[in-house]
Amino acid sequence: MGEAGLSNIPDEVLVIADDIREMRIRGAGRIARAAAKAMKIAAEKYSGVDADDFLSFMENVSKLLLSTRPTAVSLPNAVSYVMRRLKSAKAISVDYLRKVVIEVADEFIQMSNIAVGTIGEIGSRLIEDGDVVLTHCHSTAVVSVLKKAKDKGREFKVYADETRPRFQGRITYRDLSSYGIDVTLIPDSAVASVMRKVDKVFVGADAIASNGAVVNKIGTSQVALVAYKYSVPFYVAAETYKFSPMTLIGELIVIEERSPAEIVSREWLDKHPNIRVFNPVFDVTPPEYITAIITEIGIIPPHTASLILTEVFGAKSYGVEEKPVEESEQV
Ligand code: RI2
Repeated sequence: MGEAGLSNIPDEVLVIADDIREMRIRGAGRIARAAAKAMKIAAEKYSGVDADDFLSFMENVSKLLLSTRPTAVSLPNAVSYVMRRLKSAKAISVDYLRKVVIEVADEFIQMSNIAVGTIGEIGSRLIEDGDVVLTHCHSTAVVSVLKKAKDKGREFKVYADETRPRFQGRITYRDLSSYGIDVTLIPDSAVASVMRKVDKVFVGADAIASNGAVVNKIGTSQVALVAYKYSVPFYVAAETYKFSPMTLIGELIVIEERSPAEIVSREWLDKHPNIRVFNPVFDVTPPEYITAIITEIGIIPPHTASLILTEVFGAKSYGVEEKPVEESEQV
């Protein structure tokens, strides 16, 4: 977005957008909640009086938030959750529209937090005494499952892989160990060697396509392949707003690529200016390798993802303009 579009966006909103872009706010669910919060702040701080201007201001805020990271579909789903309700509200006054944004953003945040708690409750039922669990990256939804299982008195152990290059496995380690859960950090390269001791794998999701394929942190599909080879159940914990409605109409999920400096240091890059580094942030795990997806509305087999999409988002809510074919093409 050009400077003009940013000029009247409040600093707090710019800071949230930057925090998402730079991954100081990370995790698909947290990104979505942060975006909703940013929209609420933007509405609160808006000082104009024209309802149409307010609408274009909120469109600019949406564009800014959507430009931060491309993959986690929770982000556009959160933004359109608010924008759709704003656009369908009667433009009585800026005060009224502001109230709509604030209420709907709060509603999304609350719904999202409740969903994570419900997934914890449902997913914890899959964990049995004596289980050894493996997880990849840091997922709030997976942590919710594991903490709930601990609350219920289940005795289990966790392997958390490091998740290069940004080492989110360390966040998982800290989260779980401070909760009294028996957790061991392993390098990503040890996944195959520990898999024979593992009973269940749990990972989160950034996006789920209508065919049930799961987009999650880079390395997830390798973990899934190894789990499949050893017949270890592979569970995905994901709120329904991580399902991608646009995939139902053929849109592909964009896989974010980040700076080479996340893989090797800037100094090293300066010393080796011709080095080529590829740093994809996410990968795609096909539905064949996924035992089930744990959502807040139940545990579903991956191939039923399209049903979740029509159930949750409605059949006509994908933003595709309805247009009849030209007369000569009609049959
Ligand atoms: P929750 C994260 O992405 C990871 O890929 C994680 O598995 C996923 O979001 C879901 O996280 P990133 O922001 O919503 O670290 O379950 O790139 O926390």
